[in-house]
Amino acid sequence: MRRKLVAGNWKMNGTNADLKEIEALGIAWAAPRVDIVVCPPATLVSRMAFALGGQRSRVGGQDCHAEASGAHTGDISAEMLKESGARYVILGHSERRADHHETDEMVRAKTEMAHKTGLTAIVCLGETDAQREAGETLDIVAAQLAGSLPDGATGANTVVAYEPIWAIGTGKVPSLEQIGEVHEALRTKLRERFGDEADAIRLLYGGSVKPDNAAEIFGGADVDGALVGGASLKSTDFSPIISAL
Ligand code: G2H
Repeated sequence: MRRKLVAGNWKMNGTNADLKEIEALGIAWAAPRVDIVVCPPATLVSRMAFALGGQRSRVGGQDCHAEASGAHTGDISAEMLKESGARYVILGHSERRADHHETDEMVRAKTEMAHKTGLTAIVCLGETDAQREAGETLDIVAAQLAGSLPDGATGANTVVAYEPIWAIGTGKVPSLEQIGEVHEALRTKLRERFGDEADAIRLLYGGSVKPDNAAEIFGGADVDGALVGGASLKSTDFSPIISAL
């Protein structure tokens, strides 16, 4: 039985003052049946972990470098995130794939480093509008999955987030059938590669998850939770999403 997971992705938003949004989640953080993770900008990881009073499993980074250390100005290592209190890291988000030209191969190398360091990787994938229109969705996500996950992926060290690019920050959400079709295809591919362990790997949906659509999305087949962007920034939005799971 996979534990449900709601992960908030603050992207490049949030300063010290916004930590109050985490504290305001209050009871929701104590929900025993749901894992909750918030991935703030790297500048806030340490403070957020501290604000949570040691509940460090609930903070994550938004990226890490594939190497352990070195001359990589502006980058952050998996070890640095871990030392700051992170236990998760989002990798291969479409915004990083687009803005920083990250390939599946690069995402795979980063995921390997996250695993080696003891972080759980939330590996993102998803098709563009044009790819969906062309009927290529299942081929695209299967290729991204194969290319982005290293061989050592398990339910403990890996979460997969399906985020159709056309649904990110747009308010457009795929139908339950569309989400279910992709998640089913991803689960099949995971089983082919990882055997029984595949059933322990959580599949999240991401893209314009809001308080008013969360319950419906969570009712979809093989949806283990959500990766939430804009609606994770305010406790008044994030809390009802958590409660809907
Ligand atoms: C997709 C998602 C979070 P939003 O990027 O990863 O963002 O919920 O704002 O569409």
